[in-house]
Amino acid sequence: MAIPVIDFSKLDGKERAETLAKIANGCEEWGFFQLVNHGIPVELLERVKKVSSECYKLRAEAFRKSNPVRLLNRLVDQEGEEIGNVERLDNVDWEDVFILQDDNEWPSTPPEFKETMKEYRRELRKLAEKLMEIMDENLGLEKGRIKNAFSGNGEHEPFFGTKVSHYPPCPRLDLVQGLRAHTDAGGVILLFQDDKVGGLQILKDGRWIDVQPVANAIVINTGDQIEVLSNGRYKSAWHRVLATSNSNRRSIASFYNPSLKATIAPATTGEEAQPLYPKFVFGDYMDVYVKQKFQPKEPRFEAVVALRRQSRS
Ligand SMILES: O=C(O)CCC(=O)C(=O)O
Ligand SMILES: [Fe+2]
Repeated sequence: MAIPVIDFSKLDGKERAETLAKIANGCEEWGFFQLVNHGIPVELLERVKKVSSECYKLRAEAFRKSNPVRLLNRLVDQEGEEIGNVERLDNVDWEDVFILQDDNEWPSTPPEFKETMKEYRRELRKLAEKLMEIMDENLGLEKGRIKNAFSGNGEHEPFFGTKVSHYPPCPRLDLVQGLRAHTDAGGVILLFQDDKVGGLQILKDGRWIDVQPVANAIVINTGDQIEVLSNGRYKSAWHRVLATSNSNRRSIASFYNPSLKATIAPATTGEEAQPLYPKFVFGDYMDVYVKQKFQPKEPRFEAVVALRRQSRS
């Protein structure tokens, strides 16, 4: 079993209906799919790979002094001193990460990093918006419905962030994972993962399945807010990353999320459709999510409603 790989260029030709159906199936059955021929120039992707690898080489020294490494070293020392097994490191992820947003500081080395990533983010933002319109169409919603929800009907700017991650080789895979299992909080996530080094897995029907590396593909997944807007038709899927003992894995995940001020609720189409999720402000959801990211999502929906009630009383 493998994640669906969809040729996005077919959307513009006579296979449009079939392609829409494949995307609908990816959203409904998997919560994950991969796009090839997505229109982002391969030449740009090559530059993105190059600048992000260079950037990480410059950060390698700092990673050696980072929290996960210090904690793992401490554990290994304890293991040497004590008789019996030590606990696993269940509260950290074996990754080196930074986030690019429109309004934060970006690495200034290598010199091409900023310009390349700016260009990349521009392309990915367009791709995310195109995908949202496809989801509108597949869900029978009016065009622009999801984007409108994310922007509070144009009053706010949706959030668009890019998480540049690197999973260095891990000496003790028995003691630490890569990235712990979670569902994503936001809307549409577009991931440019390593061509060669795998590690990303999704949970499907109770089994962990590899998201197979496909050169220059963009992996798409839907977050909790798309689950809410679709009233549960598109589920946000659990996923995790397993570190490896001998390879460096690059992954660049871009998140197209609602504005923190946007109100999210099921965009039910018929009057008879029962909303299965509450209505809430996305910023409140994020307050809950930061504390409960690695736990099941259902209690998050309950907690966000309780949070509003509390703040009113
Ligand atoms: O690195 C990856 O492949 C996935 C990252 C991820 O799931 C996340 O940042 O939420
Ligand atoms: Fe994720």
